Amino acid sequence: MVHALLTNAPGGGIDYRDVIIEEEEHDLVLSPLYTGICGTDRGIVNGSLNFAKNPEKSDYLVLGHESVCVVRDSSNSQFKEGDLVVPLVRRPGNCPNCLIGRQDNCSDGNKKEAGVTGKHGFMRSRFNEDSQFVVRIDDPYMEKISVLTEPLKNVVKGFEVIETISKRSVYAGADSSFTNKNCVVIGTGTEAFLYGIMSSEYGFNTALTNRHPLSREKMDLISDFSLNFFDYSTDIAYPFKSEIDLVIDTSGDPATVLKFLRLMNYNGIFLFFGTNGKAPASSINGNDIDHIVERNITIAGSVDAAKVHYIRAVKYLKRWFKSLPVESIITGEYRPEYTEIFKKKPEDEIKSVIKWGE
Ligand code: DN4
Ligand code: BGC
Ligand code: ZN
Repeated sequence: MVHALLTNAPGGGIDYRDVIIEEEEHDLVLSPLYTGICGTDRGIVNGSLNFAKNPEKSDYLVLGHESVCVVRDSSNSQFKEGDLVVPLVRRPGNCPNCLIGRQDNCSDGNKKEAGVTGKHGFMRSRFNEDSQFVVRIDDPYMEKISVLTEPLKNVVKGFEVIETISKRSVYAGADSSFTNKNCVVIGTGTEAFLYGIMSSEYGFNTALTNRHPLSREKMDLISDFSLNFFDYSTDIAYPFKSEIDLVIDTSGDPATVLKFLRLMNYNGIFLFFGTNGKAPASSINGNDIDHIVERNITIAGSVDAAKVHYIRAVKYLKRWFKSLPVESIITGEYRPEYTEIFKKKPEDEIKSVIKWGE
């Protein structure tokens, strides 16, 4: 018997209760210490993600794809009780990408995603896990912050996609760096902050944007990370004097995406990342297409990431933990009983986490 946070996908709902789950045997037994809540979890709970799916023959889905866990038991000599690990979200199907460990690029949709599609997630007091699908956290001081490994791994892959696309032409400035290049990240949630920090690490002038002003606390954090912010409802493309070279969208809102697509520079890169099936439609016109074609603008989507990106995410977190206030990205800590947190985003949330155990 385990305590678990359950939904019924794709309809949604949320319940915290005891269940008996029949599991495959694996070499690790894990318990979560912290699990993160993101836009995907809220989308599943409110029934707006129609790709969410219960495991076969189950009438519920255990939520949770962002976690840091402790090893409770191990039959693998490389792991021992008390070790900290972060389990991977996606599990491979049989397509050529899945067969080389790149289920993030699954080419037939037959991968599974813990807590999202066809596989129970990590929001339960105990579960069996296969050690090939975990990455190790070797610094006990990183315990809580490691819950950001999963959202950060998406950003590490996103930038790899951007780097690949940038090879189409000379993308860096004449001094070989990105210091005169402008990046706008649409949104001010967890992924937007992590994308912003990474963009600044790459050397871009970086601004986050939203359709409303932000609280003093969020503005202070933005400046602690050496980022900028503008409210595009009143101040389009401020603080940049020139056009935008890189846009990363975490909103999934078509009208906002189009607004920024129209401000893109020659050889610009537009990364679609946010998803919102309920967002209203917006239409693209002939001039927009001319702009994209005549300027060689690349529009790309990026989802999930591979184990290699999780490993790099742990390294970034370790470094940032020493130099930046990354722990301030975790803005709230809740108990698993408090299921309201899945229904309503707290004002000023960046990342809400659930603390498991005593
Ligand atoms: P989040 O914390 O809910 O962030 C979404 C952000 O977008 C919030 O800051 C929103 O602001 C903002 N936003 C919404 N509408 C607009 C708009 N029209 N203009 C400007 N900003 C807007 O979620 P998250 O950071 O966890 O994830 C971001 C998105 O990426 C979600 O759609 C996730 O489903 C998706 N996601 C994709 C992947 C992947 O592709 C992985 C993880 C997440 P406000 O409304 O709160 O003010 O692998
Ligand atoms: C996760 C990804 C997953 C995606 C599904 C995200 O929240 O970070 O790993 O593939 O949801 O849309
Ligand atoms: Zn997530």
